[in-house]
Amino acid sequence: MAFQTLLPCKVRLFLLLCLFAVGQGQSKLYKGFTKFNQVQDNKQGNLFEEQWFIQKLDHFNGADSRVWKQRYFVNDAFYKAGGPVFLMIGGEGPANPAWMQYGTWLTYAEKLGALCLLLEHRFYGKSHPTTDLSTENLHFLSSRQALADLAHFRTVMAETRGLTNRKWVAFGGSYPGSLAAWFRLKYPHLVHASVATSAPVHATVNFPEYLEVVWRSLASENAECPVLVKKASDILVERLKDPKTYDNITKDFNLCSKLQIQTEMDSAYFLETLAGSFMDVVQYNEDNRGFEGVMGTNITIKVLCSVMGDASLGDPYARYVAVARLMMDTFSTKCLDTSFSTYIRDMTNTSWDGPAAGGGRQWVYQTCSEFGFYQSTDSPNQPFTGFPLAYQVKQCADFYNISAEQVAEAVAQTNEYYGGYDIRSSRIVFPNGSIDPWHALGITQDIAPDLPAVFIKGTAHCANMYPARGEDLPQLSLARDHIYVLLQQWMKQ
Ligand SMILES: *[C@@H]1O[C@H](CO)[C@@H](O)[C@H](O)[C@H]1NC(C)=O
Ligand SMILES: *[C@@H]1O[C@H](CO)[C@@H](O)[C@H](O)[C@H]1NC(C)=O
Ligand SMILES: *[C@@H]1O[C@H](CO)[C@@H](O)[C@H](O)[C@H]1NC(C)=O
Ligand SMILES: *[C@@H]1O[C@H](CO)[C@@H](O)[C@H](O)[C@H]1NC(C)=O
Ligand SMILES: CC(=O)N[C@H]1CO[C@H](CO)[C@@H](O)[C@@H]1O
Repeated sequence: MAFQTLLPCKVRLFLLLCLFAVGQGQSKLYKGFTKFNQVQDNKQGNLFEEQWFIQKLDHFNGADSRVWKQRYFVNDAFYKAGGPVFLMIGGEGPANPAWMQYGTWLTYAEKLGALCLLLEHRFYGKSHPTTDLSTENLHFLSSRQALADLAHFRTVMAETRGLTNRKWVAFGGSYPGSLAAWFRLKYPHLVHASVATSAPVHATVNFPEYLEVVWRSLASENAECPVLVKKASDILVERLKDPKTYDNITKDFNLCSKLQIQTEMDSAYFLETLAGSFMDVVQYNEDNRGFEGVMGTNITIKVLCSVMGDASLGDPYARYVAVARLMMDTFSTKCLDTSFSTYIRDMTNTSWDGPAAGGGRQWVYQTCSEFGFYQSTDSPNQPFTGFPLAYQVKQCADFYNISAEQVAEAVAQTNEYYGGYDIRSSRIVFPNGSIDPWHALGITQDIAPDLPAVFIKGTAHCANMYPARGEDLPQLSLARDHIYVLLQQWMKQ
């Protein structure tokens, strides 16, 4: 399920994710990372078994007593009596137990003697509150219900494990970063402090700034690079106007079936899928994510820009084709499925075994019913063409019968409920990376001394959460230290 660039259905859907999860066989990929030895020694064999918590289906209706089982993980190897409790918040994908073994939060836990917990988000991974993903059932999927899950989990775990008087700290990156901030905002009596990494706290239907940052991030490697991407994308858009070119395009991009463009949705989906590889690479550029079992971490902005700058490959269109081929080779994609009708079929399958149940159907529902975040081509200052806001919002109607007006209202209500950029709270730190396109919706300046931003020039999405390594930028190491100093101070308050 991780980072399936160029696999339709996943390209858009996982663009926010920091805590990737992978299927079987991931453990051999962990080689090369320093493990926390203490963890291994204390827990031989039974490393971080999944555990289950009885959770309410609907926290906002006392008359509804239905319950379900929510998955969580525990690492108590660092815990010292009286120490704090760290709660890592799961997001829009399966919770990955690799985070119980790797990641900067464990370094903090070791120093502060913290107990570490990871709670999977409702409706993702193995945490299934309902029998399927019908639109009716998805009404129980929201950030508000997820925060209430966290509150109930926090309360019951504190009681059963005698941790009521411990200081609880929430961690999260990306959407869970927002949840970490909002958990502190809405339940200040339950959580003492939060580290809200790369958190898009401001909901917005249209998010054209995302691709503007992609332009700037590519340009920071090489000023010509985004210009070439734009040229290539323009050539492609021009060719799509002439059906006689479709055979060639089908061959060039190794499409699974002959390109068919009947509606604007078809062309938008095709163009968005191709742009998706640039978006993914920029968002996670040089992040130290290998321990999660993610492939393709060596495909960086530098690599894409060197392909785009390679005149020996032909015109910019031919170089764009070469990028798509490189991504397909890297992810062992046999062919590229760019059929919008297949995508609709996958996204409307409501089975837990369905092709989009890994998170795609659920996350797009959350964008339609809470956040928007549509990375449209509506700005002139970005490299791509052809997937406007209307195409993205139309999917809400196609998949869940949610109208454009409803999306706009829902997004406004989300900002009304949480406060958007104007979050009023304390003891929340907001790290953000300059390369990460999501920073445009994040907290970019200190709001108050106890609501600081930590800016990391030159890093991408969630960089500070990943394990430290020798080649990290000095400002990234400094940011990690800075967050630790804040935690240290806050633990004394
Ligand atoms: C398809 O590609 C071939 C080989 O590059 C070229 O000769 C031909 O003109 C192209 N056809 C169209 C319709 O563009
Ligand atoms: C990335 O790593 C894979 C596996 O090690 C290798 O086969 C591939 O050539 C590398 N790609 C680039 C662009 O460095
Ligand atoms: C949904 O996906 C499952 C698993 O791939 C499949 O067996 C089922 O037939 C699909 N349902 C529909 C309605 O397409
Ligand atoms: C879609 O929503 C509208 C109004 O919100 C409702 O009247 C209609 O019955 C719904 N259609 C389906 C297929 O659920
Ligand atoms: C890229 C970005 O928006 N970074 C912001 C992160 O926070 C700092 C404040 O510490 C801002 O100066 C940056 O602009």
